[in-house]
Formats: sequence, structure tokens, C-alpha cells
Amino acid sequence: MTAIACRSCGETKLSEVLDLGVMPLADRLVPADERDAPEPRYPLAVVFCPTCGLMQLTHTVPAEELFCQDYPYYSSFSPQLLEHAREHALSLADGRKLDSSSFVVELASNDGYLLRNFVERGIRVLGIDPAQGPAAAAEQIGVPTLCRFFTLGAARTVAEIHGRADVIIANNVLAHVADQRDFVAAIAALLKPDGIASIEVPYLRDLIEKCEFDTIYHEHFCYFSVTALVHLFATAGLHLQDVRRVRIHGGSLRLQVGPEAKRSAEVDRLLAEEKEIGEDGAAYFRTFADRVLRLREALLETLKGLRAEGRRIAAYGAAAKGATLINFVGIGPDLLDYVVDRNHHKHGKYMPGQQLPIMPAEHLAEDRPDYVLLLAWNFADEILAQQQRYRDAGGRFILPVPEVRIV
Ligand code: DWN
Repeated sequence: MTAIACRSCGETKLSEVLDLGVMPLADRLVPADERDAPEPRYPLAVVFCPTCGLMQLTHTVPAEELFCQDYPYYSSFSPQLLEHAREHALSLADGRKLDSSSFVVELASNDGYLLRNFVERGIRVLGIDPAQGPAAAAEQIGVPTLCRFFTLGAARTVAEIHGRADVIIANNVLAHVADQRDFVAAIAALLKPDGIASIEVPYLRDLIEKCEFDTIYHEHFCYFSVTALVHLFATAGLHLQDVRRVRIHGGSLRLQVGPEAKRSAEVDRLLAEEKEIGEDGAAYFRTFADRVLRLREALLETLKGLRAEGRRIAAYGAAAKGATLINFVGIGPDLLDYVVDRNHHKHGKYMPGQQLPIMPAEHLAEDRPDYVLLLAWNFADEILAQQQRYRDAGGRFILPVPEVRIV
């Protein structure tokens, strides 16, 4: 049992699921001149709430430490994500018949990668994101952005100044919020009575069933099942009106939430499936920790074996999940030479906890290591196609999740 109270329902008797130990912050890339300085490390463990079904971190790192200074994540470096976001925006614009009289707000709007699609259609938008770099990048492409955290107070201020929203979009942000009830109350406060929120979150079932343990890091306070989401939204008088599974980020849910009390058959179907597989109970998680430990051993054995044969290994994707993976498995300069990434904001820095330099993706074709560990496995199709030249020259990729395999 743990001492915290459930971030959604307040239950205090929570069951331990997995303890990854004391870890550095996944997106706190280390500047070259700070390599010898100690990095902040915090406990990284997840527990399960038997009352509402929410899986969540036991420890809370202050949001200001996670998301403000030099937050390195820019959504626009992934063509697949840009296409996914465009499809999401256009389906909302058409489905909700949005026009110049409409108002669309995006929470965690990053560099404007999604709202730009509404701006192109003359639809009034407002981005809200606390990370200074991405917020500034959004403004540069004509997406007005409030650089602040979204809270109930912020929602009331936005509603007073800009009016309430027809649509609120919140992709990959709900999991990043320590105070879940305040955040969903803020959504309710900003929505028009007939408005909807379109929210994407990684799906707990994909995480557990595909052993995606590396998507557990300090930015992700919560890990959602449909069961837990229904309970959470109810705390703010909101209803989960519809849901569908989408492939992005290793498997996610796209939710439609609103004040109107209606529910699609798909919501009921997924709720029934979760009950059938026992996802609403602690037993569902019992084998997960064992599978993670087995995956760690298999990956270490593969990398050590290749190094023993004199092979050179690099990695692709200075991803937050990559930081969890290399630090939990123990993958450092003795096994990997460097990490490459297309996001130039990350170049010249080092991966958290392991002193691995981050270099431009082009370095792979120039340096031609024998193997590349794909830390951004959620974009495997895109990256393997992009790196065909390296593969045609004999280079091989090691995919670590859901099981270790070489392609
Ligand atoms: O929740 C979050 C998810 C959605 O995105 C955020 N907290 C932070 C971030 O997590 P992540 O860093 O694990 O996400 P990605 O998008 O899987 O990271 C991919 C990394 O790979 C990025 O640094 C960009 C890079 N990349 C690349 O170098 N070449 C990505 C693609 C597609 C590429 O072709």
C-alpha cells in the first residue's frame, strides 16, 4: 500500500503496480556544460486505485520543474503526428460545423502543430501551453497562445475575456496534470453548454498488454482506462459521450466529453471489455511487473551480446520514453555510442542519467553503426522508411517494445 490519495477519487488504499526506482526527469536533457553536475532524481512508481481504476504515480514533481524551462518537445518534428493532428482537426471542423463564429481552444497546444489547421480555415483559436519555447514557436506561425498552465482560474479568465469554447482539444495533456479534478473542472468551466472536449490520452490497456513500461515517466502522472475516465469526468459533471482507439503513441484513446448526458455504444463496449479482462482490478496488473523485468533482461542480453561481438550500437529518438528505458535498463556509453534525433533543439545535449550525446539523425548514414536501438518505437514505420538508406547499407534496427526484435 502507499501513502498517497487517488488523484481522481481520493481513495487512500492504493495497490502497487511497478516501481522503476529513482529516476532523472525524462525531458530534462543535459547541456554539455552541465555534464558533471548532479541531475535531479525522483521516485518513479505507479499504483492502482481499486475504487475508480486510475493508475498513477506515487510521487509528484512540481509542474514548473517539468514543463517550463527549456522543455524540448516540439510536436512538429514528426510528420506522422502532424498528419494525425490534421485529421483530428479537420474531423472536428467538419463534424461540429465550425466556422468564423466558432471558438476552439487547445490545451497543451505546443508549437501550434494542430491549431494551425483551424487558423487556415478562418476559425478563431487560442492555444494554452506553459512551455515558453513551443508557445513562442506557435505565435510565430500565427497561433495565438497563452503561455501558462490550464487551471480552473485560467479557464474562468479565458471565458471572461474570450468567451466560452465550442470545442476544447486536449491531446497528451490530461496525463500530465497532477490535480486531475481541477483540470476537468476547468474544462467544464470553459465549455459552452453544447460544447465538447476532444481529448487524446495513451490507453492503459495498450501500455499493459504491449509492455510499454517506458511511457511511464514523471511527466505522466496518470494512466487511463475508460473505467477511470468515466469516474474522473463525472467529478466535474462531464460525460464521456464517445470514445475510439487510435494507434498514435503506442495506442491511445480519442474521447469526446461534454456536459450533455449521452453515451455511445462504443463507450459501453469498452467498459464491458475492461470489466471482462479484469482491468478494474489489481489482478490485471499482477504479471506486468514480471514482464517488464523479463524485457529488461532480454534487452540487456541482446545489447551486451552484440557489443561482445565487437558491434557498434547507436540509438534513434531522444524521446522521453527513451530516457525511462535507458535508465531503467541501465544502457549507457558502455553499450551505446550516441543517440540521434531530428529535433535540433535536442542536438548537442545529453540524454538524462546516461551521458549519451544527442546528434542529428543524418549522423547515422555518415557514421553507419552496425545497430540502432529505436527509442522512438511508436514511430517505427516512419523512421524505418526514413532510414532506408542506412538499412540498405546493412544497418539493423533493434525494437525494444513489446519484445526485443531486430529488423
Ligand atoms: O506525452 C508526451 C508524448 C506524447 O510526447 C510528452 N510528454 C513528451 C513526448 O514523449 P516522447 O518524447 O516519448 O514522444 P515521441 O514523440 O515519441 O518522441 C519522439 C522523438 O523522436 C522526438 O524527440 C522526435 C524524434 N523523431 C525523430 O527524430 N525523427 C521523431 C520522428 C517521427 C522522426 O522521424
